[in-house]
This record gives sequence, C-alpha cells and structure tokens, in this order.
Amino acid sequence: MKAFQKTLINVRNAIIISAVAMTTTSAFAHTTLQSAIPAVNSKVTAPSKLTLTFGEPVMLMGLKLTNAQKKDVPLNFKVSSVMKKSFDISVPKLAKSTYIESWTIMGDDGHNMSGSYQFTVK
Ligand SMILES: [Cu+2]
Repeated sequence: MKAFQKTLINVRNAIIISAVAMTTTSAFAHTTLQSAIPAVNSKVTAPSKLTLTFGEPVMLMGLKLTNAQKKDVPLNFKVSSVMKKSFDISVPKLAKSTYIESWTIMGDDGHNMSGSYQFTVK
C-alpha cells in the first residue's frame, strides 16, 4: 500500500475513534435534573426550601431564583465541595409570584451543565 493511502486510512480511523469516544463520554457523564421540590411548573404554597435531585452525583455550582419582576431572591447558597445527587437549599419566605429557578452543575468529567424551571407560589 502506498504511504499516502495509509495516512488517509489512519486519519479516517482517528476521526472515527474520537467521534465514538465523544459520544460515549457525553452519554455517560452528562446528567440532568431528575426531580425538584417544588415540582417543575407546579403551583404551591410558599416552600421553606428548594430540593433539586439529579440523575447522578454532581457538584452544584450555581443556583439562582428570580421572581416574576426578574428580581433575584437572596439565597444562602454555597458551591458544594462534594458530589451529591440531591441538594436542599433553604429560601426566605416567598411572596406570591412565578419564580424561575436556574441551576448550574458540574459533572464528574468537569463539564458544566445548566438548566432552569419555573414554579408558582399561590
Ligand atoms: Cu461532559
């Protein structure tokens, strides 16, 4: 086989291998929100805490709660130093409003993921 053809095959194999590796990593390492209290899109009486449960142990890197006027609710939130599946964050007394809760987590491969959901205090 000519050296040139061999190089092309090697390049092609390298591309296939890295594509497979990337797919595998993301399938296993990336998790997302599994459940939350208050539940996603729920209407509830004012909760005393927020609970977020993810599919795999993660570090909770950021959490933000904003009301319908887009004002931040102060949270006593600290970045977690351990990998956990479930996090409880206490909240001050929430007035009637629709809130957006946004979270950022880091998986065990060091990648950050974020998402948000809303709930209403009636
Ligand atoms: Cu990742």
